[in-house]
Amino acid sequence: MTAAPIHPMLTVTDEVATALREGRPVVALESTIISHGMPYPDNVAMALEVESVVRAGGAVPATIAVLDGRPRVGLGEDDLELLASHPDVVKASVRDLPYVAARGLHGATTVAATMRLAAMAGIEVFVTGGLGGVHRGAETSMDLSADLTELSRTPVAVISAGVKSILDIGLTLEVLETLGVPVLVEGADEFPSFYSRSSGFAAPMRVDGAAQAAAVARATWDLGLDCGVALAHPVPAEDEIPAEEIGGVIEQALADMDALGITGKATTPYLLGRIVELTGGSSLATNIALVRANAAYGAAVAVALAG
Ligand code: PSU
Ligand code: MN
Repeated sequence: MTAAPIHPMLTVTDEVATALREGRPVVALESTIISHGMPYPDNVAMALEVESVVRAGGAVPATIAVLDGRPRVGLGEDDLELLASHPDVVKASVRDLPYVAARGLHGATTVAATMRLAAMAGIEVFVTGGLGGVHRGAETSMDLSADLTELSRTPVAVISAGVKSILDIGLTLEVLETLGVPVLVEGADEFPSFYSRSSGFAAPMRVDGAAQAAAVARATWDLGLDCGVALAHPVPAEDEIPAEEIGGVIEQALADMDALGITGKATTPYLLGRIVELTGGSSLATNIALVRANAAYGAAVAVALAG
């Protein structure tokens, strides 16, 4: 007997579908970080490595993207290579999904779109690098990432290294509070700022260990709160770039972006690429290290949630 499809719009690999059916841990992974977050070929190497870290942690990785218009949960090496190198891969947030699907395009899914597709598949845990949030100057540009909207309405635990200071970290935390999203920090009293363990902002809530984090996520959903859980896992101390050191680079990248007149969905990819250039690639090493650490932690959270 063949099992019913998980959702008629999704193509889920047999490995992921079987794990979900048997209640085994699965970790979703996003694809904008591959196509628009890191240069080739480091991006495809990172994508493959993160999958193997999730496996080593006892969970099944499910990288999510839209290929030829078809939302896919679980990708092969060829798919990852395509996302990493194909020039026509669209950055797809939630509102882009219908267009990408109907037009048969390739879409690399943001945190928001990955959360939505993961939830459709029944995946509870998702690992990424950095969340989108409130952009600096949002009080006039109104540029708030749809990642925040999605966290408010989709029940997935999202593991990140916090929020880069290309964004307004304080306002991002305020909006997450307004939207009713639990924001947890693993093992620290300060909210992390991606490259750095510090941000100057206190952790809204602290957990110590994957079991505690999983318990809070489970309680969120048992209480009928249909939102996500933002679970910040600070970059390992040995990999961090001090906030003062990366701060100047970020200011320079923001100034360069303004000079070029870049706005809208192009801002985050531009800034990510510019920071790698301005640091001569050293920020990339930190970025890869923190994603790897997030994957190990996320696998442990998924194992705890499934247990
Ligand atoms: N921040 C990072 N790396 C990333 C992104 C953000 O440090 O790769 C990507 C994620 O896919 C995130 C998206 O969901 O950028 C946010 O884009 P926007 O600000 O346009 O919502
Ligand atoms: Mn935006």
